[in-house]
Amino acid sequence: MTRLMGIVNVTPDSFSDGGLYLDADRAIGHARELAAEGADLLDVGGESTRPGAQAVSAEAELRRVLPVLEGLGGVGVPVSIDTSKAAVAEAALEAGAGLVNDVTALRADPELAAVCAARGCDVVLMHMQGSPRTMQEAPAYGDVVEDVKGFLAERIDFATGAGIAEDRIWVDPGIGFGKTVDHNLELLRRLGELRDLGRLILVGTSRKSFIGRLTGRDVDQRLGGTIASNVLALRAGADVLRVHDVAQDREAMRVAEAILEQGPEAQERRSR
Ligand code: HH2
Repeated sequence: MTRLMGIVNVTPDSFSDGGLYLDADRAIGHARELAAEGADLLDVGGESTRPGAQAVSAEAELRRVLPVLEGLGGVGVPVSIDTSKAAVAEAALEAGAGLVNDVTALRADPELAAVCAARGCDVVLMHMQGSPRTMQEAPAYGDVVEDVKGFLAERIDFATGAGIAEDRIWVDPGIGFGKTVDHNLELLRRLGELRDLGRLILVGTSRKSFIGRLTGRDVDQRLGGTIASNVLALRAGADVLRVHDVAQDREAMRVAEAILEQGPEAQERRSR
């Protein structure tokens, strides 16, 4: 079954829910609600990566996320830390997180790979062209799927070279990170090609701006578009979907999976 990763943004400036859960108790309450709605794991982040976002210090990030991670004891699902910083990852893993979700694929902090290797945690390697401050200025690729795939293969080599076990590595095409609408659509249409990498595939389309560009909808009205992209990502072979609206995405996934149940995709998915 496709797993859902519920998004817990403890930030003032995330693109869709910035400031809503900056208070630790509210973030913990929101995270527990997402778990009750059927999230299979929770992704806690203290730094926005939206286009143009400003970087924050490790201290500030830790002040946001640590109380939340500490308050999630007994939540019953694995917790991931969305960070690019070794100091944040180390403290988060100590506080009970089991997965590091790094949108820079271990490129931003030279210490992060060693922390993940020593801890034996799972690691998400995501593709991004450029940096959050500049990535939407002029994204350009030869063949976007081949380029993303080549990048991810190189980052898998880097991670395993740093001592991270290969079966701990997940990959993510980085929808919206240095990509035009057409790049995002092509990556989603040809997502299955990333299966050649042999790793779990995570995809995050939830409420992203390409959906707004296609539907004309504001960020809080993009659930219909999000569900369409998630159903097709599921069919193309995504293993984990990163979402804000767990209850509704869970319902959609249940129906999509029931339809696909008898087909060849289901047999292939069961054998993974
Ligand atoms: N997208 C966002 C943040 N982290 N991590 C992975 N692995 N894949 C993604 O697609 C991804 C991610 C952006 O979404 P959000 O967390 O809602 O916003 P912000 O970065 O503004 O906090």
